[in-house]
Amino acid sequence: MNKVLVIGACGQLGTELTLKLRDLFGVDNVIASDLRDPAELIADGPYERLDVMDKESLDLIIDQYQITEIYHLAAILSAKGEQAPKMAWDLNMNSLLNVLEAGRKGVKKIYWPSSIAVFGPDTPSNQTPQHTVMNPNTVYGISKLAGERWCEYYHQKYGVDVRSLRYPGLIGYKAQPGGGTTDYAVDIFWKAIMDGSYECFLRADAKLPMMYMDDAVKATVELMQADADKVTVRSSYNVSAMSFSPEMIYEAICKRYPDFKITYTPDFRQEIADSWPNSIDDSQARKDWGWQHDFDLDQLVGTMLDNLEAILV
Ligand code: NAD
Ligand code: AKB
Repeated sequence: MNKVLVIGACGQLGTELTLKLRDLFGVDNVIASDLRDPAELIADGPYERLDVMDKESLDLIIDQYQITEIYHLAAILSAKGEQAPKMAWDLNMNSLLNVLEAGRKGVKKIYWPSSIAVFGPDTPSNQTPQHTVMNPNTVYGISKLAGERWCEYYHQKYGVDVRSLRYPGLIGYKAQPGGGTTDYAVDIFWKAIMDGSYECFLRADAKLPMMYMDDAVKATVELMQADADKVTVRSSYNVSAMSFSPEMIYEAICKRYPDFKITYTPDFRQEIADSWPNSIDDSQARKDWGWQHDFDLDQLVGTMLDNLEAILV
């Protein structure tokens, strides 16, 4: 029986992944953990307050629950990372090393997410390949690229079964995003319903790879359940679903909210967006373990509006 520990479980991804893992493995077999109080949606199952930087406490929880699988999601994202570079590096790197060490000592499987932020201004920006020039220029991207190298190292040197995806911007309605450059694509829905107008911090034409949360959770579970011999990439897999700009998502929302207004006031996050790809080639993931996305832009917009209207209106 799997005993799963989710670290960073109260975040945007962690909330939804914890719910899915509890469906799969049973509520009592998925221990959620985070620095903060449990998020309401995951409060009905086992929960530990954990600072993943505290290796002793992490090891105690692993022993106490006989953990076999860890999903390590805690991180400082791109925009917040530029405001506190040293802190972002410390958290993003040292927490991963604590978790990889737990893998070396016996935790059977580890999941750790990377990001399209591993790419930089020298990377080919259309259909960015799995293996290409990287050179990220944000501290978040640098930490994710270094993390990918550590994952591959621990797999090759110590046989740790660590798996990873390079997520694009993730969009969901169950939790608020936490300091990323792609967060506008979540905020815009709340503003369309609540205020009727939105001031966007990226340019109208800033096209970025994006994914609906259900697809991100599906990709994560499928990668973790794939036979080990199918997982040929031990740094991190490109995964992709759609690409759009602020103008494109605005127009899709206007189909239901024709009076919705948008203005553009690009800030420091535009420079980050400029350094990331427009679109991603994820053929390796599709070939190795059968990745297929379900949601395109119109389905994403319809689902986000339906669910947020049910909560907010
Ligand atoms: P988030 O900021 O919403 O959640 C991160 C969680 O980690 C928060 O609940 C926070 O309280 C917790 N945390 C922070 N420091 C901690 C610590 N020291 N110990 C324990 N918990 C701590 O982030 P997210 O959007 O859910 O992202 C999860 C992971 O997915 C991150 O590694 C991120 O880099 C990656 N990712 C996310 C996106 C996206 O669009 N959301 C895209 C690419 C990659
Ligand atoms: C961010 O914008 O920082 C994240 C990411 C793409 O990693 N959403």
